[in-house]
Amino acid sequence: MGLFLRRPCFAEACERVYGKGTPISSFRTMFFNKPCAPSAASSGGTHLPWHQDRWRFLDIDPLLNAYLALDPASPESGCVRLLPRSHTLGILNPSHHSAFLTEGQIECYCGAKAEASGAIVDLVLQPGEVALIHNWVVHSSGTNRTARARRALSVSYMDARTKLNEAEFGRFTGGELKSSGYPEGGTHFPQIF
Ligand SMILES: O=C(O)CCC(=O)C(=O)O
Repeated sequence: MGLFLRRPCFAEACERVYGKGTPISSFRTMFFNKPCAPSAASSGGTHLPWHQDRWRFLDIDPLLNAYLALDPASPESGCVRLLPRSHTLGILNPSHHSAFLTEGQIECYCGAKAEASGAIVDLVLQPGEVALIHNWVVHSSGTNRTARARRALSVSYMDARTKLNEAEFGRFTGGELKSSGYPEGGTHFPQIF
C-alpha cells in the first residue's frame, strides 16, 4: 500500500495542487466494495448519496483524491457518477459533517434536468486505471447489477499540517459516522511526501 501511495505521479499531482514543498499525508485511504448482485433480479451494495469529499472536522480541506479502480467500473456495476467542474461551486452543504447534499441541492444540481442535459458523467474505468478528482467534485454511486464485485481504492491526499478537531471527530465516530462509512478513524496522519 505504501508503495502505491508514494508513486511519483501522485507526488507530482500533489505538488501541482498543494504547491512545491508542501508536506502531504492522507486523511482517508479507503477500500470501497460494491458487492455483486445476489441474483439476476436484484443488485448488490447500497446507493451512495450525492456528496463532496469534505470533512467538517478538518481545519484545511483535502483537495486531491486518487481513485484506483480494482474491478471494471461501469453504470451496470454502480460506478461513481460525477458532476464535472462542480468543485468550482465551493462546499454546498457545509453544515453536514461529510458534505452530503440536501434534497433540494440534489434536485437542483443532480436532478432530472442535469441528467437530461448530459451534465452528469459516469466514471467508467478499467481495473488499474486511476482518476484524479478534486475533493469538492459532487459525486455519488449506484448499486451493482453485475455478477462481479466492484472494488476501488480511494486516497484523499491532504496537506500534512491539517489539524483534526478531535472533540468534533469523536462525536461523529460514535454517532452519525457509524452509518455513513467512517465508523472508526485514526486521528494522526503520517507524512507520505
Ligand atoms: O466507489 C464508490 O462507490 C464511491 C467512491 C467515493 O465516493 C470516493 O472515493 O470518495
